[in-house]
Amino acid sequence: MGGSKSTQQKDQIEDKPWRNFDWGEKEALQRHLENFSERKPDVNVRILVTGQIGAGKSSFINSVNSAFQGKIVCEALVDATVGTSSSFTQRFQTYRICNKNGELPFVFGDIMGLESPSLSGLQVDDVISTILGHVTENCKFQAGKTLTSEDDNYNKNPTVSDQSFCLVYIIAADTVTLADKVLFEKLRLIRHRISDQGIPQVIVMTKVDEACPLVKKDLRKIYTSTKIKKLVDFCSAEVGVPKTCIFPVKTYHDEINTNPDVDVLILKALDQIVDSAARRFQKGFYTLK
Ligand SMILES: Nc1nc2c(ncn2[C@@H]2O[C@H](COP(=O)(O)OP(=O)(O)OP(=O)(O)O)[C@@H](O)[C@H]2O)c(=O)[nH]1
Ligand SMILES: [Mg+2]
Repeated sequence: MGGSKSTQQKDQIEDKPWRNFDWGEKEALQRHLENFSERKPDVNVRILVTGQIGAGKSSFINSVNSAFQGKIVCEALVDATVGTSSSFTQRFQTYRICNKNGELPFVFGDIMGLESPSLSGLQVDDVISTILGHVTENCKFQAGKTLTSEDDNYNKNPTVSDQSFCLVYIIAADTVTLADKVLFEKLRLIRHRISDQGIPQVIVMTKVDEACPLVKKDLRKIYTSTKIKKLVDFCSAEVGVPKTCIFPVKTYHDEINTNPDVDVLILKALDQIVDSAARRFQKGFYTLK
């Protein structure tokens, strides 16, 4: 019995980490991000999150704020209902990231999940309109109806600060291999539409604790877990985002205190997102065909 258990565990753990990661980097990452305005004074980075329903989009945004503030923040509403098939976040809302001293120049846009059946949930065109800055805050998306320039919530003349400069796909590690192919099709379509404009895309893979029992016990096993490695490979192949732009994380979902290991994974993902968004921002306003 003991032998088979240890063989099983060995199967799930790589001899060497499949990605080098500095678990002690939290303070440095936090300082680097907090000093962003000093390096790039006029840049306000807007980032859009999209992905599966219930994948943890709102939880990720809350976790970024929690990591900076050293306490659990629940600004973006999270749905705790299990197995829901429609998105809890129904409106387009933006959330400013703040540390203990005030606002940071990072704004997340949180939109409804991309439902699998092609005629419901947020559509590819709605995501594109949101990226381009045409969707006003609080806009309520309607299932099966794409927003057009005739709608009240459509901003016909977006400014550069209304546009998003990085698109983050939130994908849940525990269900990604079961996800409907339509979801990947939508993500690939979005990717195809925005890639010409050099808009960076990053995948944040949430719920690593639910996907791998070893990681649930010890988050530091994340980069030696064979299961997580395979899931990263799978996402990269399905969506087309390079593995180096995929960040497995656990978000705060039932904790009452923050934890440095959760924080450092979240901040590392944010650092990459902000860095690529800032580079795209420097090129200025864009339009898509
Ligand atoms: N175990 C675990 N649960 C998580 C994690 N991230 C989110 N959750 C849970 O997943 C559920 C959905 O999270 P949300 O943040 O509401 O997901 P969402 O993508 O914003 O959902 P919609 O707005 O409905 O599309 C909640 O019950 C969260 O507590 C994680 O990393 N691990
Ligand atoms: Mg949500």
